[in-house]
Amino acid sequence: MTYRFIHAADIHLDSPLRSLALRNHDLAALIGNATRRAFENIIDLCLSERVNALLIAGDLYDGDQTSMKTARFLAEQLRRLDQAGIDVFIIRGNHDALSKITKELILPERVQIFDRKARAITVSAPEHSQPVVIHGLSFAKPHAPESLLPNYGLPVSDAVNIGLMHTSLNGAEGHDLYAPVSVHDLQSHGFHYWALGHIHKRAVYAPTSHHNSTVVMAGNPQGRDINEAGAKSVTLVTIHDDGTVQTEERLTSIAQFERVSVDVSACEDWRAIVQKISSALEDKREATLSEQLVARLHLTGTTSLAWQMRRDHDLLLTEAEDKAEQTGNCWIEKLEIESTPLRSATQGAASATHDPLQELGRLIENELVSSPVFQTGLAEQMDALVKKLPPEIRSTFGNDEAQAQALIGELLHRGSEDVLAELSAASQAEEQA
Ligand SMILES: [Mn+2]
Repeated sequence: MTYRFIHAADIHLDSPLRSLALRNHDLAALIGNATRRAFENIIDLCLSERVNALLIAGDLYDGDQTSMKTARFLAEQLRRLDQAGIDVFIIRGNHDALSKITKELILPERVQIFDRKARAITVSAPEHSQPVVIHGLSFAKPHAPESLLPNYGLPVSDAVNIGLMHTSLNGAEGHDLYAPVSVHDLQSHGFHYWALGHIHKRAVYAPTSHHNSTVVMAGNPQGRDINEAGAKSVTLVTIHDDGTVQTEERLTSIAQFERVSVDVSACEDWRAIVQKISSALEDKREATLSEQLVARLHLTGTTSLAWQMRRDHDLLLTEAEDKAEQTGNCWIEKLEIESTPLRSATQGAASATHDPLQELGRLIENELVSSPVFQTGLAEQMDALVKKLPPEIRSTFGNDEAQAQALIGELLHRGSEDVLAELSAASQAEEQA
C-alpha cells in the first residue's frame, strides 16, 4: 500500500507581470492569469490522481500586498480538495512570510499552515502500513540567513517522515541565500522525503547508499518570464510500505516561455526571413508541451538585410506576430535582432569601398570606437547619467569598470548599426524619389 501526495512550490499566485513589455493585451492577459490556471491544474491533478495530500513548500503568494480576490480564489480551490478528503500542508517562504491573508483567511479544515515554530503533524494514512508524519516550519521574516534544519524535530520511529522546507540550499545562481543547508545534511536527518521550495528550477536528489532519503526541489508550476523558460511542473510522490519513494514529474504550466533562435544568414529577401521565422515557430510549437508557447525570437546571422531589419523592427515584429497567430497557441514576447550586415571583402584593408555608408561603418568601427579620447568621453557621460539614477537600479549599468566598459562597447556597436540603418533608409528613399 502507499501514501501519495503532490509536492508543489513557488506558485506566486497572481504575481505581477515582470519585465514583460507586453504591448499585446491578449498576451498580457494570458500571462497575468497563468499562475491561477496552473494552480487549477494542480488541484485537478490532486483530484484525478486521488492523492492523500497536497504539500506547498512556500511562496504560495508573491508578497504581503496580495489582494483579497487572490485569497478568495485560493480558498475556493482548496475547498475542492477538502470536499474530496485531501489534506493540504503549507509553509510560508520568503515572499509570503508576512502575508496577512494566510493568517486571517478562514481556510477549509483540512488545510494546515505551519507557523514559525517547527511542528510534526501525524496524518491519517489508512492506506499505508505505517503512520505518516509531516514536519514543517514557516519563515517568520522574509530573510533567513541561518539554516533552519536544527529547528526540525527528529524523525518519528516506525513512521514515514516527510519534511517541508523553504531553502536556497547552498545557493543558486541569481538567488540570495535563504535558510542555507546542504542536500547531504538534509539526507542525513533521517526523513524519507524532503519537499523543498524556493529555487524555480526542479531538481531531484536520489537516495544514497548511506541515506534512504529523497530530496526534491519542486520548481515553480508556471514560469513568469523568459528567465524561467521551459515546461514547469509539480512532483507526484508515492511512498511505498517498504519506505521506497517514487517521484514523477507532472506538467502544470499553461504558458511556456522559450527562446527561439533563427539564423537568417541564407535569407536573400524579406519574405525569406519571415518564412524562416514561421518554420522556427512551428518547430518550437511542436516541441512545446504546455498549452501556450510564448517565444522570444532571436535573429542571428550575417545578411545584407540586417540594416533593414533594424530599421523596420516594428514591421518584422508584426509579421512574426502574424505567423505566431497562424501557428496557433503561440505568442511573441520579444523580437531581438543580432544580425550583422555583410561587409565588403576589402573591409579592414586600406582601400576605400565604393559605398560611402560601408566606408562610414568601417571608420566608426576601426577608428572611432577604439579612440581613447572618445572612450573616455563616453565613460564620463555614462558616469554622470548613472549618478542621477536611483541607487537600486545603478547596477544595471555594471558593477565595476570592466562591466561598464563592456556595456559602453555594446551600446556603441548597436548605436552605430542603428545610425547606419537610418542613413541607409534615407539614401534609399532619395534614390527612389
Ligand atoms: Mn522563495
